[in-house]
Amino acid sequence: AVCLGLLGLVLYTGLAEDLLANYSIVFITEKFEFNCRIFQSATEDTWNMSRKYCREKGGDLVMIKSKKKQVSTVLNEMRLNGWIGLSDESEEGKWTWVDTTKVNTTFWGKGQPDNPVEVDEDCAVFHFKDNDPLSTWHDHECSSKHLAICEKSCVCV
Ligand SMILES: [Ca+2]
Ligand SMILES: [Ca+2]
Repeated sequence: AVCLGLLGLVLYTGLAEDLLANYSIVFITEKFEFNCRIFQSATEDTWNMSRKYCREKGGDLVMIKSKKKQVSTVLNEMRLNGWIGLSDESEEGKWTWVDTTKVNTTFWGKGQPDNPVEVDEDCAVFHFKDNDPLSTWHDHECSSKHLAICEKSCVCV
C-alpha cells in the first residue's frame, strides 16, 4: 500500500519534495521499509506481538528459506536484528516457519539453538553478524522483547 501510494503521489504531483515527504513518513512509522518486502517495527515486543504487528501491516514475520535470502542485501546491509517467523513452541526442537512448513536449511549462530534448562527458548531472532552472515539465528524466550523483521509482498515501483 505504501508503494502504491507513493506511485500514485508521483503520478499525481510529479514533485520531488512530495516524494521525499512520503519517504520520511515511512521511516517514522516503520523505521525501515525497503522495497515493500522487508520492514522492521519501531519498538521491541514479544514474538507474538511482533508477529501481530507484521500481520496488521499485511505481512508476517520474515521467513528465510534459502542461503540467498539469508545473505541478502536487505537483511545484511541494513544490519537488521529482530524476530523472524520461526519457532519450536508447539514441539521442542521441531522448528517450524509461520506458514507451518518445516525448516530445511538453518543458519543458527554458534551453539544455537541451546534452549537452556532454566528457560524455554522457542522463538528465533536474526542477529546481523558482519563476519559470519550464515550463522545469525538465535533461539530466545518468546516473551523477551525484540524488534520485528516483517515481510510482505506488494507491487512496488
Ligand atoms: Ca526451544
Ligand atoms: Ca539461545
